[in-house]
Amino acid sequence: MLISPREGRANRWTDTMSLHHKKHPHLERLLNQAPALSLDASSKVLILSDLHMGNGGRRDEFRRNADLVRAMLADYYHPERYSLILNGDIEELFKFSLDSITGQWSDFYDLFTRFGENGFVFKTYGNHDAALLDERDYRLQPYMLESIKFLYGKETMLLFHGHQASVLLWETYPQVSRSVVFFLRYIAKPVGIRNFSIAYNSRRRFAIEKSIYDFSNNAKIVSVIGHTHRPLFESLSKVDYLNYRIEELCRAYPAADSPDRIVIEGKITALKEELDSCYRQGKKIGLRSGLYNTLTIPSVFNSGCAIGKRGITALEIEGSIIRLVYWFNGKQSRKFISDRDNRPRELGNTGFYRIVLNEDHLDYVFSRLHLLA
Ligand SMILES: [Mn+2]
Repeated sequence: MLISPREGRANRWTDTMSLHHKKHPHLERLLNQAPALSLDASSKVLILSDLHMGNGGRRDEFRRNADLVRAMLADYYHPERYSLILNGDIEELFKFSLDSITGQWSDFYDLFTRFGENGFVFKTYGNHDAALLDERDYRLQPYMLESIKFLYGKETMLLFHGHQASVLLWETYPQVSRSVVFFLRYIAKPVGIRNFSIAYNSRRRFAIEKSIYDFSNNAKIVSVIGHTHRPLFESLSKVDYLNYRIEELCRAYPAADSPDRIVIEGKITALKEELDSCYRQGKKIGLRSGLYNTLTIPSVFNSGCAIGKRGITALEIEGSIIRLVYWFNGKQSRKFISDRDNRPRELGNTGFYRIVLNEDHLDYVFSRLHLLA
């Protein structure tokens, strides 16, 4: 509906309000359209994203972690009776054909669907696998959604891949995305443009996180995303988290007695080393921090990705607890530093380990969200 300039002036305040409200039309649509599932005390959900499965060849970034992902799904999460959310970019269709992917990793499709026995399995699509909406014979077709809502009491968690917040049209709209798939597969690849599609610079990643953060705070919901490959827990990246922990320990120091002070000093030293190594890698991984000027509202969680060189991050929901976990191959990875009493636990004799990087009560998360947003 068009409004006359006069009316426009008279309603400037309400216009601003409604403009503000419609700042994230794609995200609003996701929230309104998402089918809802209720969580209860017995709910167990694994959220994984960004597997980027390929054809098993050298350019397949999933290949190096395939055994790890298979073991954690088959020998840990399935027997532990977790349901499964695959939160987008499961297949890498920008580089590979669906047939070559399903041919190589067919056992994973059996494994994914088996999680239905524990409750449910759903797959939200990302920008790299949105084209599968058209594939009638695709095995996960019955489980495909754009977004899904978890209802936790009166609270809402919205799960979606995250590309919908991108300023790039070809990421936001699957129909555009299809011609990009064509471009990448048939033009970019032969002329040697590598990783065109996932070459995120830190500014773009930051813009997506910030946009989802603002939307979530406005709507008073928690968003669970993937896409940027950067794990976030309560809206905090690893660097933000390390900074907060150091600050917490510094505050506790003056009141501590001598033995406790020694413990705190040791912890701060370990955290500072970890922080230094993050900053050293900063240039390489496009690290950007300082997302938040003031208080952090714990409204955005990101499961990270499954193509990390050292391991895999994932989110777990168990009853009222949410966790960010890290799985890695003990033979390859350096010892993981953690100042909390979370020791890595080996999965049987597989050489694969799981460690809890962070965990919190959902009641705390939502209380903080309502108090601060
Ligand atoms: Mn993506």
